[in-house]
Amino acid sequence: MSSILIQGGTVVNADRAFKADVLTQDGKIVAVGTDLQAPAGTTVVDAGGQYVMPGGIDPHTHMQLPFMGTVTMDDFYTGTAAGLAGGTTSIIDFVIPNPQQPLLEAYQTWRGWAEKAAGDYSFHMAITWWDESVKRDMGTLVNEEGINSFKHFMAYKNAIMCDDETLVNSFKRCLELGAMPTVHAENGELVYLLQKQVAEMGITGPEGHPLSRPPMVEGEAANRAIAIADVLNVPIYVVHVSCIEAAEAICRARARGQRVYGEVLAGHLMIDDSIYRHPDFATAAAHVMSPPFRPKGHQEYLWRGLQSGNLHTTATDHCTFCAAQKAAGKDDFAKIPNGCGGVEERMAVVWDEGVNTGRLTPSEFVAVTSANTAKLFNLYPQKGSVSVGADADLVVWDPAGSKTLSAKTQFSKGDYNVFEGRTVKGIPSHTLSQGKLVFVQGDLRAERGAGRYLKRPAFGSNFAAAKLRSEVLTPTAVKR
Ligand code: DUC
Ligand code: ZN
Ligand code: ZN
Ligand code: ZN
Repeated sequence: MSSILIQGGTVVNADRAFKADVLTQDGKIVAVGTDLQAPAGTTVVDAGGQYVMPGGIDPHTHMQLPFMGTVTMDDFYTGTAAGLAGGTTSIIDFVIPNPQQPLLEAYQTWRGWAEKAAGDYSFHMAITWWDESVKRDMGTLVNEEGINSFKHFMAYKNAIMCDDETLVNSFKRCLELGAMPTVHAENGELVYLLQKQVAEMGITGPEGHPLSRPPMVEGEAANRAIAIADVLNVPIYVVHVSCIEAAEAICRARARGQRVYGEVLAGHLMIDDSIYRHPDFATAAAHVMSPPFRPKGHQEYLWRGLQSGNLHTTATDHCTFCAAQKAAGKDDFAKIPNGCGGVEERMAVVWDEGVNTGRLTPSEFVAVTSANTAKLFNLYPQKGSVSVGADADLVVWDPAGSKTLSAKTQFSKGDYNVFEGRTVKGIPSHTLSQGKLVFVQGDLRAERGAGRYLKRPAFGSNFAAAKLRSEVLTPTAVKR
């Protein structure tokens, strides 16, 4: 029996913060209250002056992903270990079948890769093609394998892109199953055309990347996916909302009463597109991800979305490629493998730029880094809450601690850090995963294979309850 008492801290949940001790036993929280007594053999952690929060959940990572002709640097072990060092105790990664590959076959492959994970993990399933077998396998995945969310790439033409026919078929199937459809919103046809046009202008460097994927390309796709979901009366979750155009689409739909949810990446909150014009290819290429970083102004709009509750979760899209891999696009920006890291830094940068600036309260921080993801993807209250019966995945957060982020000191296997040189105030002092201390004052004790696969059941009758299309509520419809 292993037991830990976290003493004298302020417990922060998404709904409230209060002074309390937290006692864990055998991987679960067994008591939250004042002056708790430690059973014999209990390890005591002094949390005086610190916050005790649910471990972060990153709803969007790509560990060990085969993508654009290569495989990401971080696998499920190094990537989840890096997460633990940053206070993130669970990830939701993606199974991405090749077009025509049976979904269940891809699922088994990813389950095998993920066995070495150091922290708990779950999967979204990407729908990259469509036929009756896909429809059938979605049912098996939801009902037997605990996958209750499906991802649709609206970009990456001639690869994993979904056309409207597939979106409609799959969203409809999601509704039947009580599963959440999610979208990578970028119009892949426009990206395909713009990449050619930018190349024809003689632009081959990383500065061409954002030119080929402007905000309206994302705005169009977000609006289209939201409209399809509205007509089918299914909720929808938009991943990595990076720009005003896509965030506005979500705000508008929510104002009409539609159940639309938005995710923001830590990188998109902090970094702007000037980095693509950096004279050093390696630096600019290290930031090539999709959607790209946006012009100044978009970042603040995304913060407003998190503050107002129109955007719900923060993620990273952690997808690391090293300089040698990025060099595949030395003469053609369209061949630079898309992806950046962040799983290790997300909590600290969102705290530093969110809470320290007064944009977010500590409880709102917990909501957007953990609880909202747990609720939207059916992990709550096992995850996302400091409460009796919940998993003992906890972070003891030192608001006075500080650290300068750097590739030189990161645990991630990537050779670059998009937050390089940024000094953050507010860092984890201790991380607990399944009631074990896995990170203590800079010392990472991640254990290969200790992570568990998290099954996430379907949503049942609470999902899309109202048969009321938001269109019915628009002023023109009311007047008619
Ligand atoms: N975008 C990235 O930058 N990397 C992986 C996949 C994606 O959509
Ligand atoms: Zn994406
Ligand atoms: Zn992604
Ligand atoms: Zn390498």
